[in-house]
Amino acid sequence: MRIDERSAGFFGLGRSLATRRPVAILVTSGTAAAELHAAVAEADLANVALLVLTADRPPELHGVGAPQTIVQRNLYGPMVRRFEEPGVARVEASTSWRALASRLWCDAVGTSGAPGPVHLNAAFIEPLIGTALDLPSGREGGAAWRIFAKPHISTPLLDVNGQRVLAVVGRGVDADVIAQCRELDWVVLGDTTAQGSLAYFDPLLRDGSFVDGSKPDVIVRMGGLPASKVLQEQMRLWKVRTVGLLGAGPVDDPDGSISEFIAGLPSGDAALLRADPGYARRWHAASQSVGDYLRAKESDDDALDEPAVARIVVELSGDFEVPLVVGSSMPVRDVEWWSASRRADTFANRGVNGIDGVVSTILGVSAARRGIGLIGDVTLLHDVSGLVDGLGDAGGTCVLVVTDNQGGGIFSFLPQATSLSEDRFEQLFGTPRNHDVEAIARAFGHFSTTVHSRLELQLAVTHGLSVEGVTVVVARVPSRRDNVAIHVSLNQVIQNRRGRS
Ligand SMILES: Cc1ncc(C[n+]2csc(CCOP(=O)(O)OP(=O)(O)O)c2C)c(N)n1
Repeated sequence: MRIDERSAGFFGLGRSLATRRPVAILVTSGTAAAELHAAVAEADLANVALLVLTADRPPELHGVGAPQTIVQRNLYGPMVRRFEEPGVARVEASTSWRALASRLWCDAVGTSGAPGPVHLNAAFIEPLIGTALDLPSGREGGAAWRIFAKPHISTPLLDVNGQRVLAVVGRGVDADVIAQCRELDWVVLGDTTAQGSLAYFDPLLRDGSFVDGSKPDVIVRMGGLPASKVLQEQMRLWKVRTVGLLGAGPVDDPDGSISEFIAGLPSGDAALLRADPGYARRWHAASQSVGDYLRAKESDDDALDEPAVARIVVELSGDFEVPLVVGSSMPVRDVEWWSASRRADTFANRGVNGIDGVVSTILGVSAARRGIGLIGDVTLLHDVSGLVDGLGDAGGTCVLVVTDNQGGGIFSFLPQATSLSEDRFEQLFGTPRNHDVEAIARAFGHFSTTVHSRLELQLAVTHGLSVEGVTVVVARVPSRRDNVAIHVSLNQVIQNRRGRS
């Protein structure tokens, strides 16, 4: 039970991500149904199975001023895989209910397309309480749904034997697919959610001398795209054969650079898919060297900065095998660029990239289990109502790390940070907010603490994971402007070191 339906929508989304099962969200009519729109949009583009069940008034109460009554037919437009409106429930029609539920469930889990949200708009007449009857009987022996395994590529379709293969993957691509690619000596560059992909590719691609010898023969794309603009630009410049593999769901291709689409996923026993191992070694050695350098320079007493927070949170998520949810804005970028390779399930709302509902998504992932979240302070404030119901009836353990740079730090990396006057930039983009995040979390009844050093952050997260309930850890980080300088300097040092080696 959650009071705020917008939060409930994202909480359900988080549950669906974590459990990999469709989650039903049940709301009353009117604006309650409208509040789910943002979560439905995310579930649509991120292919997350949601069963949205909205209550409605009967047809005769529409258009006559009945309370809490709006047009709910096709409320979410083309964002749902299926819309059903069976009318007021009548017991005589009950033989159709199982078929109705099956159609909704099948389209939500994607038996004949990509998974996603479905919408059932169900009208009720008064009295609104009654005695539940037995459900209509099911098929003899139970439902017999059999879902085909995802097809693997038959080799003649993709012959990359001995070639330099770069796989660029994002949202929707599972860890086992990435492991399979690596097995074939494909170099996997992935977004925050791409568990097991090659770490530190963004700083490497900023280094001209590394890029010069790293041109692939073929780029294979799956799922969403990493956030890195440098990677996107480099792919354009390389202009090599680019293949979209559809086995992990739709492939993002905003600039139309994919020349062939192939159904299926790579399969390990296919000799023609084996890539050039020397090329893979080159990337792995370079990535390893960046990781070694970053680890060597870190010490427990260091003051925190945003890349360090991302690194620590990813490390702890892997060590404790606790899923991680990463907020839009700088967290998804710092994890993608500066953290080690993810070793636990890592989620992010990369369908629409909203900062809305992220707190609730994290709570949904953590409910009845454990979870860690990493978000900015504006993202926390945007979905602060998620804290009202916390983990809800299911309980669980959630550690929410908030990098508090007092505003939207990402905008300081954009040209408007220097082309506008400081006041105007701050008003329109930086949106400084100096709310006391720790006090806010406590006001909602959660544990909260503020940390300044690497060690304090490690201890706070570790402790939070050992107790029931929500712990909000506020990470004090340098100003948004200093954060830009920190990123520039990290990139510079890495290029200089590579230049010397
Ligand atoms: C719902 C929604 N509104 C606005 C935006 C635009 N937006 C992207 S990042 C951002 C600022 C986020 O600030 P914060 O959460 O503090 O993270 P930081 O940028 O500091 O890493 C905003 C407003 C968005 N992505 N989603």
